[in-house]
Amino acid sequence: MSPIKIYSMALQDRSDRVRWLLEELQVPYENIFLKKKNGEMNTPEYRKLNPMGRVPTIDDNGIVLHESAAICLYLADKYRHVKLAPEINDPLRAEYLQWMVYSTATLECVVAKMFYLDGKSEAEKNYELNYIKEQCEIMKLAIEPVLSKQDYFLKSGFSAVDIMMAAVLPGAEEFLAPKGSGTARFLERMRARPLAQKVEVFG
Ligand SMILES: N[C@@H](CCC(=O)N[C@@H](CS)C(=O)NCC(=O)O)C(=O)O
Repeated sequence: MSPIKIYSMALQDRSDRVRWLLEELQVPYENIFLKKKNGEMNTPEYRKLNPMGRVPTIDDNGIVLHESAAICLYLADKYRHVKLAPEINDPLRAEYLQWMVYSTATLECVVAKMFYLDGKSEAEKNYELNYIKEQCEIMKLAIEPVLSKQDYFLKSGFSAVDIMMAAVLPGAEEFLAPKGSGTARFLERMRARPLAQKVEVFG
């Protein structure tokens, strides 16, 4: 068996969460960095692995997968002895799946807009920022009650969901994690994790 290959552009793209999870699972992996400007995400070989030419993609000895949340779900289940995912018959499994999907389908959809403000007119920027702030206020209604009463998204403790959420939340931290909030304390806790630091998830 060869180490899992992770295709990405850099340490700090959406491959960050995959690398962090693999470290927490103590599973060996190999980084393959693609240079977009050299067309390396557009080669026929890479398009066979990811038809959209995006990252991250993993190749686990022939099991090829894209979508960072799906990759993390797959890995946490595959290495379930490490207990970063509730078992299928655990009642917490439902909440776990909810937050895993939420992290990209709901949270990241809004947070990612923060990265596309440059180059917009002031009026467009204000419009976008108002939308982002409004959506963050709504998302806080789901996130903050959980993180103000417990240290992790699941009451059982640290799991793959915390990795997904912690990799996304900082993109709109000013709106989602005000000083003194449970979400701010959660991010502090995640930033202190040695393996997150090792793979530079937080820069
Ligand atoms: N929902 C996907 C998003 C994948 C995605 O858009 N990745 C970005 C990098 S973080 C990408 O490949 N961008 C290159 C491009 O759009 O050309 C995931 O979570 O994996």
